Parts: sequence; structure tokens; C-alpha cells
Amino acid sequence: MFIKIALSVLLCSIALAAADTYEGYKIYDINAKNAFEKEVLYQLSSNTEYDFFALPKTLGEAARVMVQPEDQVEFENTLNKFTIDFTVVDENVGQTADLERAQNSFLRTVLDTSSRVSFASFQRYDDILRYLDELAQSYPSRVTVKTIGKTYEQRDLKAITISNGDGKSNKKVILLDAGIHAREWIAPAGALYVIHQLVENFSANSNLLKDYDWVIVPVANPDGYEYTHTNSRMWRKTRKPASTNCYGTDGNRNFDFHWGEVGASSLSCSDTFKGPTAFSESETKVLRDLMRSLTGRAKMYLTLHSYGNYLLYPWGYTSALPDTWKDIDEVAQAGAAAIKSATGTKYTVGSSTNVLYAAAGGSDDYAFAVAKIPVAITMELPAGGSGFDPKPAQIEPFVSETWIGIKAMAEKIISKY
Ligand code: 0X9
Ligand code: ZN
Repeated sequence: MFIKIALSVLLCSIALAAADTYEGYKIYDINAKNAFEKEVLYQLSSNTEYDFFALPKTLGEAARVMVQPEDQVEFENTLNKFTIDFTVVDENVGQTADLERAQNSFLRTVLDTSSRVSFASFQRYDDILRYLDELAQSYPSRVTVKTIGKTYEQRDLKAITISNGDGKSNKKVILLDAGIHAREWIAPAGALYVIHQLVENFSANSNLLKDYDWVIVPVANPDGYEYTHTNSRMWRKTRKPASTNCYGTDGNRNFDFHWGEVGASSLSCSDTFKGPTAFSESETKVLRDLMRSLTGRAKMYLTLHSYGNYLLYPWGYTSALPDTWKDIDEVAQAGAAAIKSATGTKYTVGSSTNVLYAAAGGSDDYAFAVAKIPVAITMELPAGGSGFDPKPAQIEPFVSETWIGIKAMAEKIISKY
């Protein structure tokens, strides 16, 4: 009896350790050839053990899913049974994550320390806060950094406000955040690049700051972000315990607008757990309060995620469109067109439900419907590596391309509002 319990405790802790390290996890690309095969994938995606990174609606675009070792045989058998084609794009996610972690920390220590921020490696949360504080010190007339709240693990959540220093208050605002989802590392890097451009390349971008201030939260889920650096590369949620066995809530299912109605899980272990109540997480409460404090002034809310090259707008909870969808679409189309003509990269533009999937409780729907910000857009940056892990050398090209799109959207906003 004792041996049996000890053995099951041991197996359970091995499984938990593997979950953290992703030892033996595989990532599959699956090409559904027809509607039936797509339907099989939709059915599989309701199994919370399968982590679907991408499940595009369009036929011809591959789905991508991460599967733990103990489920791989059954998973492959199911695909084989229906003759659905798949390829393994990562044979061992744990090994890849270890290698990439070592490469990234090596690059962080050896690369150019002459400039204030580097886009040659992914930054830790401390580095990011240090950069914000340095900017506030060096450009006191144009930059203020405020602690807007605390995370569950008591980290400071910070927002940087960037102005042109003309001393005028209560200007219109562009509100931007990134990193609601911990593993989407390119998103905070993109927000840092926006900050870098607006502050350190002010003269080239002063048109974006004439009648508008920018308020930016570059890492909206710092506990999760740090956890992906130290423990578990593919972590998505916050870090507050959600039940005896499971941690974290999906911040982008936790906002109180049609909360939990669709595309969100009630299971605390799921990656899309909606939380025990709406705004159960201090991180989402802080974003809520920031949005609401800017009602009337904020004309655009832009939230950076990855991946898939999408510019998404409300609604995420229904396939219906808001009355003013054409105004939002015009802004998003301007971003997509600017990127297309600069680099050739294609972004898909549309409502979340119609081009991606229905998921209620997102920050974009809340910003639009409750905080009354007339343009709310989720920008899904490009995939790198197996999706969430661009190579360090890809950061600069990705974030400078993203900036081209953001700048074009901001210019459109400035001309319209
Ligand atoms: O599912 C999400 O939260 C977003 N995609 S991600 O791959 N970054 O997780 C899309 C959110 C779109 N907005 C809403 N559904 N409200
Ligand atoms: Zn995301």
C-alpha cells in the first residue's frame, strides 16, 4: 500500500516536473485538408490536455498543438485513424527551451550594453523596469513612470506615460499594453520598441505626440512573464493559485464583459481558465482601473499578443459586429497596409470571433464596451521558432515591423479623432 502511494506520488511529481520543463513534449503541425478534418481538430481542441497554439479557421493554414508525452500515442492514433496529415515541428520542447534559455542569457550578458535597451535578446522584468526608470530620469519633461498596482506575487505593475513635454494636460491618449499572456515574449519586446521610438527617437515621431499622450504597460502579467523565464517557458496565465493543484487564470478571459460566456474554461487547470469570478486577478483589475481612468481621453486601446499576424477587434464574444466596426476596421486596415508595403508581411484584419475564434472576457471587448475607448485592437505579432519563441535575431526585425503598423494606426487615429 505504502509503496503504491509512494509510487503514485513519485509519478505525479515526475509528471508535474515534466509539465514545468516540457521534457518530451512535442509540437505538431496539422494540415486539415477539408471541413471534416477541421472538425476533428476542433473536437480535439476541447481536450484541455492538448495545448493548441494555433487553430486557424482557413483551410490550408496549419494548426499547431503541443502534446505531453503520455498523450502522444493516442493523439497520433486519432490523427492516423482519420488519415489527417501531421508533422512534428519540435521533438522535445524541453530541450529546445533549455537551449534557447541558455542562448538568451548568454546574449543578455555579452551584447552591447552601450544603449539603454537591447532588442538583441529578450529582457527580464527587472531590466524592463530599469529601462523605464532610466527614461524617466533622463527625460523628466516627457516621461513619467507610475506604479499602478501590484501583482499577486507583489511585483510592481508599471505604466509609462510619454508626452511631448509641452505641459498641456488632459490630452487625448493612446493606451497600449503587452504581455497579458506570459509566453508571448515578442509582445513586451514590441511595447519596449514603441517606448524606445517615442522617447529616444522623439524628433522623428513628434507628430504622434502633438495632441496625444501615450500610456504604455509593457508587461501586464509580470509574474507569468518571469515564470516563463525561470521555470516554465510555455506558461500563459497569471500565477495566483486557482485550486489545490493548479495555478493561474487567463487574463484575457477574466474581464467582466460577457464573462465566461464562450471560449473560456471553468476548469482551473485549463490554459483558458476564466477565473473564479470576473476580475479575480489583481493584474486585470489594475488594467481595468487604468482603462476606466482614461475613459473619454483614450481613443485607441491596443493590446499586443502573439502569434499569427492578426489585427482583431470586437467582438470576441459574438460573431455580431459593433455598430462602429467600420471605424475600427479602417484603423486596423491602415496598420496592415503599412506593414504589407514595408516588409511584405501579411496581417489578417477582422473581428476576433469572425477571423480567429469566439472567446469572451477579453481586454479588447472590455476596453471598447465598458471603458468606451472607440478603437480597441488586439495585435497578434508574428510567430518565431515553434510559435512563441522567435530567435533573438528575429526580435529586431519583428518589433521594427510591428512599429510600422502601430505608427500607421496611430496616425489614422490622430487624423480621425
Ligand atoms: O485567445 C486570446 O486571448 C487571443 N489570442 S492568443 O493566441 N494571444 O491567446 C485573442 C484574443 C482576441 N480577443 C478576444 N477574444 N476578445
Ligand atoms: Zn495572447
